[in-house]
Amino acid sequence: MRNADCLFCKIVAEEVPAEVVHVTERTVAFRDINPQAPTHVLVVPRDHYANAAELAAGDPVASAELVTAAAAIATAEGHEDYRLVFNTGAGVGQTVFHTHLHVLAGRSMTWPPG
Ligand code: D5M
Repeated sequence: MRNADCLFCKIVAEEVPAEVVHVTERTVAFRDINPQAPTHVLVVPRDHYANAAELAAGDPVASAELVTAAAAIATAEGHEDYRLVFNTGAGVGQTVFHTHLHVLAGRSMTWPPG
């Protein structure tokens, strides 16, 4: 399932370049173009779902694979501690409407987020 206008569908299809760091059967992970931490990777499902809840309802296996991929990436980059974020909706900062799990690590972080 692909959306013709979706940037992350184009990255998955290798039509738009990205620094891919990890791939699984159902996911692709690449470095964020505007990193907010020393490690800032986005893990996306290969299929197009607008947000995390739609992915979980439509493909729970891929949904779980996002999280296990994120953990593998953090470990591979030497981080025991890391933050995972799904922005859902423009009001909280979602700008790309293809589910993506932010993996952030490598610096101290505050809570609550801004
Ligand atoms: O996160 C969307 C994220 O996507 C944001 O952190 C920038 C990143 N981004 C945008 N375009 C690209 C490309 N071409 N490569 C890599 N990363 C990209 P959101 O949660 O929707 O605000």
